[in-house]
Amino acid sequence: PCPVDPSKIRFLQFFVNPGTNGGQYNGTLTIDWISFGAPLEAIPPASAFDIRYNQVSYLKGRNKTISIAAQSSFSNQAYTVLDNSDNVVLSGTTGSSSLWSDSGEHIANVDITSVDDEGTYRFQLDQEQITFKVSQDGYADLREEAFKYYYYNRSSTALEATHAGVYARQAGTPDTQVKIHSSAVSPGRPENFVISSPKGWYDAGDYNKYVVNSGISTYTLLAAFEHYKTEWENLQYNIPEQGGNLPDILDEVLWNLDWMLTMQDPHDGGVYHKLTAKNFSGRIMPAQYNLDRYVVQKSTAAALNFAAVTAVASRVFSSYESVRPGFSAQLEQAAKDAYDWAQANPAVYYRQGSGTPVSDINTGEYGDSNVTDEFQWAAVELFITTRENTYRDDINVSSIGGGTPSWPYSDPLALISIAQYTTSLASSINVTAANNTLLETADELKNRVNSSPMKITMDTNDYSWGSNGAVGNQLMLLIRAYELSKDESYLDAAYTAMDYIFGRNGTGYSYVTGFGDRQVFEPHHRISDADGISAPVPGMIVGGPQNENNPDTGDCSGSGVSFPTNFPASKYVDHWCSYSTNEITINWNAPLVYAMHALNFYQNENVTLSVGENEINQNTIKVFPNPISDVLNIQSSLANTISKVELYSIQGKKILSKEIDNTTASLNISNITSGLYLVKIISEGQSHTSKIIKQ
Ligand code: 9MR
Repeated sequence: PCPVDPSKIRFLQFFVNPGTNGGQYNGTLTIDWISFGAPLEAIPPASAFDIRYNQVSYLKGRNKTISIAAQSSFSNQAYTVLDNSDNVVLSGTTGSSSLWSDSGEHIANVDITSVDDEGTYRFQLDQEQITFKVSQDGYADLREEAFKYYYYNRSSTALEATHAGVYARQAGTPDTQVKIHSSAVSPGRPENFVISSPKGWYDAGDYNKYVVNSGISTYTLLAAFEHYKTEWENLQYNIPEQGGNLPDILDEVLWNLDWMLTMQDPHDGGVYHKLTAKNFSGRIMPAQYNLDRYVVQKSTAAALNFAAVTAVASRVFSSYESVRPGFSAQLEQAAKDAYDWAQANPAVYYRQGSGTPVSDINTGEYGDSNVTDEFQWAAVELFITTRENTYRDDINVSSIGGGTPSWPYSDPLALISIAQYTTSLASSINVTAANNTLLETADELKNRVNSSPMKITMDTNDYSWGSNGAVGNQLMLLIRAYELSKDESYLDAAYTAMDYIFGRNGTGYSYVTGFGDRQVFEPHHRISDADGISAPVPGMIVGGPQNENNPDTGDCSGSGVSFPTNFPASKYVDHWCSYSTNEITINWNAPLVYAMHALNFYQNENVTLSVGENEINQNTIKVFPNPISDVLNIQSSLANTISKVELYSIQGKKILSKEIDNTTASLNISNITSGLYLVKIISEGQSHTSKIIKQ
């Protein structure tokens, strides 16, 4: 009988007396019911229904769906939506459920689109109740953390508390002494010759660095920038390079690009498949890591991924010549050399195991023995960047397929780049055919969202290793189809389908660490496991359910943990042991970063500032200095709490938005071009607007 406000509870932790076996409790703990507040008279029977909903936020002005799941079919279940003051704002009954064969559940969807005022609401059905949010932008923190995932996973550097907060940590894996593995010798680089290959991001929950997976991941972040420059140019995130001469996303990408460049053998342009120890390390922090590191065998897939990414980076960094003189040209040359190597070595497939040149290496393989798609992708990126005919002649548009991109399948990445450069490529290659292929995939995805029982992009065959990464990539395709066609139905589908990541899915988990009412908590991520902090590093999307290795991946065998079901959409367990469903990687976070920033861009596109009467220059809020060149300070003279600060262009277009919870706030606007701007401050439910001059 301890009265607690349940809405304030974020996590519950249960401590179990240590077992006899080394202090580890090995059994399963089943909790039937927990109540807070007044003691319950009786434990209510379990409801037959589970409410699956977007646990982060529904967005104002967009379609909103709540899905009801049950083990048996049902119809006409009454539901009610109440606002914060207990007024009923919507009520009705569900239609008949449909069987969703991917989870074995019966699903009925409730359209709550009409609940569109910003606020918090309760949805009730049977004895179940959930709380959901409607907001113009409930994703600001999530976008920052999803992006900062890359910073949190940087190799070869310490993370300082000013940027990493409680996740500050010492440096590890400097990678300045990396050995040439016997599989990778070349003239001038004999076995055990030492090279320096620092920086880069850890691939995943492990501490190795893999070129193939860096390919799609780095490309996706560069594409996010290429496609939404204004979004990124005006954005600042708390990373060490914040406010420098480059948009933050390019600073972050640079961390990995600098590493990737060291993976090219200067002797012949070939690219080592990966930088790795012979085996995975234990569950330790980077600073404790002491395994010998090697670069191993060159591969065609690594060379082509490298060529594609450095070609894209070359054109992106050409706008920042003064920041890194000569860098764009260096990247272009690196891309050309890697491509030449791949053409001369078109079928060097990386494979581990006995009998291979890398039989002593047991870390992530990223083996790919079909590189037709990587050849097309690299040729497309090199042609876009250089416009040299030799690359155009290698492009065969009719061979570039649609579908969802993934680390071994890069055709759709080529389509995405062609779509972006449609106008300037039109006289050289068949852009119409390429764009039609992309639109066909997007049509299929849109149909799934509109017609599948769960209203999502995922189909039975999509539940392979890293299925949540597939969702992000599918969102990216829908968004690109919208840009190509300006057909809003693609964007509508994307906003609906994004719910999947945040809880409207086969398990009811919100799959991004740190976000959602039922968030994942035990990712297979060595840093989160070993850092002594119970909450995992935030902003990481876990792999998600998969049935690639049916009937049982067995990665948790021996730990007493099993998958709750064998259905593809719910075969997932939030446990460290399940690397096949609960790991995190750079290639799954990248489309999340892409999609959430793109959707935010469209969400704000039509938002303009309206200034109420007497709103300007109210003297309850001080905004200084003015004129200003870098950090703007905001202070409430009445010590009221400031909840949000927004910056608008004088035309009323939103440029920056920052959530605050303090009586003072600061906004770094050093990257913003000079001119007149409006700052809107939300404090105690009221808004105040000031004009400022940016010098
Ligand atoms: O994402 C990869 C998945 O497609 C493969 O099926 C799986 C097994 O080879 O490997 C996954 O990648 C892992 C990599 O090999 C090592 N670092 C962690 C990656 C994510 O689990």
